[in-house]
Amino acid sequence: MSRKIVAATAQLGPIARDESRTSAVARMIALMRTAHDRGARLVVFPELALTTFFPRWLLEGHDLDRFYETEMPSPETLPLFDAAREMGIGFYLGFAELLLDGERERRFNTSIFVTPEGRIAGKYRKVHLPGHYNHEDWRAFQHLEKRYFEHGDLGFPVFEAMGGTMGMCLCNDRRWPETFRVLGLRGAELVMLGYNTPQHYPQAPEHDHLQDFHNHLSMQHGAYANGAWVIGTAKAGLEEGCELIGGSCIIAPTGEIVARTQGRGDEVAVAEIDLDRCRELRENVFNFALHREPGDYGPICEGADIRERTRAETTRNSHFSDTAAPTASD
Ligand code: CDT
Repeated sequence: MSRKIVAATAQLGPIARDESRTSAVARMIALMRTAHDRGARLVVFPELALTTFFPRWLLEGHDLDRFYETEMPSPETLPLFDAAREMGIGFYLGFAELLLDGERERRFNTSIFVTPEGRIAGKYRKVHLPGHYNHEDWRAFQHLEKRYFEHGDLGFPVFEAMGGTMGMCLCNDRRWPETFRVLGLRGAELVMLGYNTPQHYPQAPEHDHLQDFHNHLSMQHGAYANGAWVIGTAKAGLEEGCELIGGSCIIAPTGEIVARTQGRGDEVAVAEIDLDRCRELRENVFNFALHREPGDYGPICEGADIRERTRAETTRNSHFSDTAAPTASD
């Protein structure tokens, strides 16, 4: 049986701070129709695709809460699910998730995969949260993901959908080879991810001109070293004064970009992905069973204690409070 899927990256241009979800969803449905007209059965949308990238501001109360989803689908997002089912399209969607766990509020930077039949087949909560906890005056814009989201509690799961083994991650995760390797070890044949990446990197502005390069470098390496297809989708363009890179693309297991967007607005790029091509790598240079040497990789899994301690301290000191937090950024 053929395991070829025509797939699309569905890049969004900027979403304004006061733009409604209804408007964002309408834009996404239009992109989905374009993809469908080009034969696509699978569409990947960006990280936090329903709203502006709100971690760029210090917010509280309703001003913050309004950017989170408390149900999925909701009345505002249901039209996207309905349109996808009607077109027979499976899709990846990133959004901010707010849930009640007993009395406790929990907030995650989340993605889901919805099958062409409308079933949520996979869920992921972002593990690598970049940025900082407290407002930092010196920055041109904030990046408060560490304040607004908990560390994802699902690890890097894979799931079966559309005849293949799928994995997901979100934005900063793509820079970490461990993300792709864990998904690769679990057999992922397609890794889908969305991103919001500013052109300007405040800690090292001398790297600003390298943002597009580092974006593709990370994803192409993740694809190649794990023999997996990768689809990466940007929210791009000048969003509320912050320029976000584009470069949404579909990458073959060889590491080659086979389709990409040209601009920084709403745009679709389409390619046929043959999941059987993963074997070209996985049965040869990256045959894990034959060639990996995990006995020599010890340090990769050391340091969890330090990480837990740091996280506990920073959470206690600063989460949704004005008290001092560590000054370390990123
Ligand atoms: N959304 C997200 O994770 N963005 C980061 C920005 C750089 S770190 C402040 C990224 O890795 O692209």
